[in-house]
Amino acid sequence: MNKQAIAEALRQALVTQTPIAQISKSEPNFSLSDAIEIQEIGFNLAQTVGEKLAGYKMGLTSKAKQRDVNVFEPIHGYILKSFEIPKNGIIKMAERIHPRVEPEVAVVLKHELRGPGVTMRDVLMALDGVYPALEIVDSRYEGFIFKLEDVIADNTSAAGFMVGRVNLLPQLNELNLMGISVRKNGMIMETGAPAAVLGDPMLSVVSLANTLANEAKSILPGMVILTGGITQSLSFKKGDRIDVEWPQEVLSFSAE
Ligand code: OOG
Ligand code: MG
Repeated sequence: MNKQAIAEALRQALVTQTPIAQISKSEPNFSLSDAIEIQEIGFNLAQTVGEKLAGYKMGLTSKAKQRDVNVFEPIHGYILKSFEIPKNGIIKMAERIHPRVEPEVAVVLKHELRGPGVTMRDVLMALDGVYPALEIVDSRYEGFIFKLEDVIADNTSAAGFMVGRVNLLPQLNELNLMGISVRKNGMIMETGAPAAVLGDPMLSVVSLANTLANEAKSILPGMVILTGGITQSLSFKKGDRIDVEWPQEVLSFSAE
């Protein structure tokens, strides 16, 4: 298989908002290591056109998300600086394919975490901030349908993110059972709590640090880490307003 060409097609799909067919449909021997390589080539392509790394994301870390897309293993990908939702809170649908929003916990570290062997204690000691966040996923595949290898190659559908201002670190003991809801045009569509993410979203950071070690990478201080969707994701269209409500803060955007 031509991994370079596939990475270019996925990048093109993102830039032109035109979805492509699943790779696994035409490449029967498409393996996990091919998928990881394609994700890596895609990131390098993004960097050549000036994109900058903001951090990493974990995905498919909750049952709700796994059932949502019918893929049952956690995955990770790159978050680019250009994915950050502008301060005016407006998402332009003309720049998207078929976006969905999901509530997440974001983490920022003060010390580098380099696996293997990173433990929960290491993560807790490295924490600088824990924030309410949301992610926009926008699969580059037709119909938002993919297999594990497809979604890894597609940088885990990463397309946007917003991180709140309120640092929840002083309330870390209560984080797991904080009630959050996602509203579309005022109506509650999803509710959940961070415990849905591997029982504790900090375990998602443990897993990320140890997985990155396989690629000789680490989590650096200041990077944004998205720990994975708490609820299933919610699609939206032009004219919709989304509010992700935490007890401490509401994160909102409008789609135009
Ligand atoms: C795959 C990415 C999953 C999460 O938080 O679970 C993800 C997708 O749903 O398109 O970002
Ligand atoms: Mg996500």
